[in-house]
Amino acid sequence: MLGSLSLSGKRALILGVANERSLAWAIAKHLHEAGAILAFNYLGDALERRVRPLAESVQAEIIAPCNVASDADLDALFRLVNEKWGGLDILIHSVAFAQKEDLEGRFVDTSREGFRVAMDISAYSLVAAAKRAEPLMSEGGGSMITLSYYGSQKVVPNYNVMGVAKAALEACVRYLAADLGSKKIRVNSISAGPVKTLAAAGIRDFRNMLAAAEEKTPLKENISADDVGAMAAFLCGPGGKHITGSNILIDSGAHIMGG
Ligand code: IMJ
Repeated sequence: MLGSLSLSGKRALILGVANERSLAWAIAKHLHEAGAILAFNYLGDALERRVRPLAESVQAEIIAPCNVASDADLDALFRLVNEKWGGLDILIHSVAFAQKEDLEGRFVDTSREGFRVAMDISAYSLVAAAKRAEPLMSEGGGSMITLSYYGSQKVVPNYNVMGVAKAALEACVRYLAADLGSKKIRVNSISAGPVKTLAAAGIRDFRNMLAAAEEKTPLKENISADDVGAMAAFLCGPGGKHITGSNILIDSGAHIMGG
């Protein structure tokens, strides 16, 4: 299936690989298989030890530290990409964070700082990355993809401030798509059903939640990280040419079901 999709020579910067289960990693593998050349960021020494071997296994040309909450870090990363490649074709943004205490209990108890952190890292960081990617995509256009979740649209227990941040992220996608469209830069989000990644680790009863989710979907199966990778590669290829500002649901149809 991937055989027919070529992203040969396309330069892709992938933000947000944490380990081999990351959705960003599944996307990286699909882009690599389609012929793209890759760059990765990592956050801190602990994650560098995870990310570096993965990145090297797909012959990554850039592996660099970057905390997306830092303008200076983002400036340095995009400067490095520009020095090495002289441009960029694909930006993958697969980054989210909320304080642990804001992912339990009642949303109404969210602190000002907890709200700020979730919004900054999970939504604004896309804007900050897009601003820096835009000039590197000036020649042939480009494709920017971020990851969302259904908790942006409907109340999901404990998702709380992350749901609000993902709603903001999806709105950012629309405004960015409008701004960057004239440069043939497309901006989309993929709203993935639940997958057991590091971002889902520590969620109480996630296993039971996955089982219940599977039952609820029309297709009677949960999605895999690979499904997200395949869609991301599609969006970056010819099939995505006129898709921008969209939120593409990969959820086995879960979103159409009532209670
Ligand atoms: C996260 C929290 C509550 C319910 C959840 C999730 N469900 C799913 C997730 C049902 C699927 C995972 N998800 C879609 C996320 O976006 C997770 C983001 C996240 C996770 C953590 C865990 C550790 C931490 N901060 C986090 N910030 C964001 O300290």
